[in-house]
Amino acid sequence: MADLFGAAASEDNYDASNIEVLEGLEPVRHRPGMYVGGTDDRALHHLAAEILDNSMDEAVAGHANRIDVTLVSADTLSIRDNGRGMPVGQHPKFPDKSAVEVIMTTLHAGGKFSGKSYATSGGLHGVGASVVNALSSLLTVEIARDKKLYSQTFSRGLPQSNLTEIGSAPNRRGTSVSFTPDTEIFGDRVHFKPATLFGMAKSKAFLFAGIEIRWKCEPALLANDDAVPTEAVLHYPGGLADYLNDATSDKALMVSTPFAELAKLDGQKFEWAITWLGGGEDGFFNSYCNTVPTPLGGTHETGFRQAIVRGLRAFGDLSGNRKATDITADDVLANSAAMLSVFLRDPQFQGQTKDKLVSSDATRLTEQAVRDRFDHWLSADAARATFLLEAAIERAEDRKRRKKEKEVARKSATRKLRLPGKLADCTASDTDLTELFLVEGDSAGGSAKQARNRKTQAVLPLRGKILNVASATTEKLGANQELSDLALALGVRAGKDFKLDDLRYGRIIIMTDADVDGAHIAALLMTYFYREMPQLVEAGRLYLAQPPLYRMTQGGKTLYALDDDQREEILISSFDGRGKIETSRFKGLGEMPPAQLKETTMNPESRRLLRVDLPRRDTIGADLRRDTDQLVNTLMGKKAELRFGYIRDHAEEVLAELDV
Ligand code: 1YM
Repeated sequence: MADLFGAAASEDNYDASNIEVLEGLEPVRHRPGMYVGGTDDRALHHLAAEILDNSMDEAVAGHANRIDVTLVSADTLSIRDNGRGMPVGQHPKFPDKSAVEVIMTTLHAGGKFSGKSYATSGGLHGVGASVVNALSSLLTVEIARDKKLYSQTFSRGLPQSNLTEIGSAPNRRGTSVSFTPDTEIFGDRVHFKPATLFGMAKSKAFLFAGIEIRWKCEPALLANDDAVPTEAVLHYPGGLADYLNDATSDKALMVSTPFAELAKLDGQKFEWAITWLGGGEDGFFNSYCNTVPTPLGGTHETGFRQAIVRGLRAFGDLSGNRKATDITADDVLANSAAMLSVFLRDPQFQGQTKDKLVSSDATRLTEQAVRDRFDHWLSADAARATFLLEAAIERAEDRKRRKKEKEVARKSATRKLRLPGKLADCTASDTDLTELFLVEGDSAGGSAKQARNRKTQAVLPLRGKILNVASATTEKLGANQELSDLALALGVRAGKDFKLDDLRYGRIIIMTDADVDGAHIAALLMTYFYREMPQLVEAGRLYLAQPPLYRMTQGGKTLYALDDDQREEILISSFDGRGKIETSRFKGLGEMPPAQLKETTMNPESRRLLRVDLPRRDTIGADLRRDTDQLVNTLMGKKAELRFGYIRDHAEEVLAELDV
């Protein structure tokens, strides 16, 4: 059986006392969105992924090689593995509770408090199980361990019995979890989609050649679903290469065999498969860490891209092709179909959603693993390598030509343009790259100017509160210096003369302090854009920056929190019990050192932005947009009594949302 993390896998006897009890499950039922990203179809399948990930962790750690995924009925899923079985011992702090019960009823009861534990797929072993339990009307866990069979049942996170020995299990070990999502949480959206589950099981099997997944589905659920079998054994010794062949079987390819390999480095595993599509088709890049998908990529993807582009450039160098130095990773990878799967000992993901890998060594390790082998692959078939290189050079030349054309067009436009004095403009002109930060006050403006990337990021400081567009007269609007500077900087005119093509920046980012005044200024600016330049908002070009309110450090580790909730969350789940945690509260952006402002709020690699979404008037029907108009009027308009009425009618919801 494969065992990637030898050291961790030897910790066979998980002692019940290592599981620390932190809090009950009420927060999960209270705010499911925070734990599973919503209460929709995606969130429902997220529950399945959490349980499957626990079984995969056990497999990746070398303790299991078989997982059964069975869709028992439309709303009941059962997942079983042949691993060690969850620990069943008594918990010392709760003499009447077993470790299983603590794992299933406690948030963050992963192995991480033990100090000896290892983090695997999503980060912490078993953390998701309690969340799934909290959101299920019925959940049964069965454990075969030490030749005995145990069972315990829960409803909405509450145990319906103690852990009970229900028989013997002389020849097997493992854990089985069967659960039914709660209609109180998900409404009538509790029906699993066989195709989604089957796809999930299949991709796990592709990602980890050491696992066999047996899929079963109640035939009645498959009436219109011929792509999904009622039973299947999923086992792909060929790994990602198998997957890629499968995914590109109906496509024209530029190369006859993919570049697919597996490498071990520093006791960690790197596997990839990449091919190039012909006929102008767009490619894809799917990446994973410890079998968890990373749709936003991250450090492993960066390392892979670097290896490929540097490898191809070096090949060009050797074969005397001077133009090879100009190619970028995008030029080489635009039409590639690629899969990258890394297994890391202690992966670091960004945020709660785990969509992006941020482990810093991953770039270097992945590049190192891929580069040598890519050089070999290229030199093994020089004709093939030249073909790929020439295609990339062609794309680079196209790219440069388009850029030049755009620049010429913009230069002729900017020559006539007068820019406001306070604007610190960026040097690039390509709106695919550029952003304008609207900042509250000169002091924050100063920090932002130092923190920005001069090439792509412009900064316009605004003087405190701008005019409230929703309650001002047209004359007042026209005479307002602040707003006319804003329009000038954007390169557009407000109101009916607005032209989206004139907009000088790709993104407009409102960056105000993380306090009530900041929120007010952001609301005033959004109102301005909504009223005067709705096309800009509809095009998805308006964003809100997310500056942190707190900075927390323990030892060498620094994390930032956007608000009090997130601070709590981080205190509980991201620091260990050792050493003092220092927390500081930022009073405003102006007080934040530029390096921190850059890291937390401005650098596209590490920041988070919220996009302001506004469906186009012609796509949603007049009624819905009238509702939006009315709401903006109520909240921002002249009539205070409308606002008062709104607060009176909606205070309950808001308080519930704020957890007061
Ligand atoms: C169908 C879902 O949860 N399998 C599973 C979970 C655990 C273990 C084995 C396990 C882990 C460890 C030691 C360890 C969990 N353990 C924990 C906790 N399948 C499924 N299989 N012994 C058994 O991590 O050291 C949580 S889940 F908390 F003990 F770490």
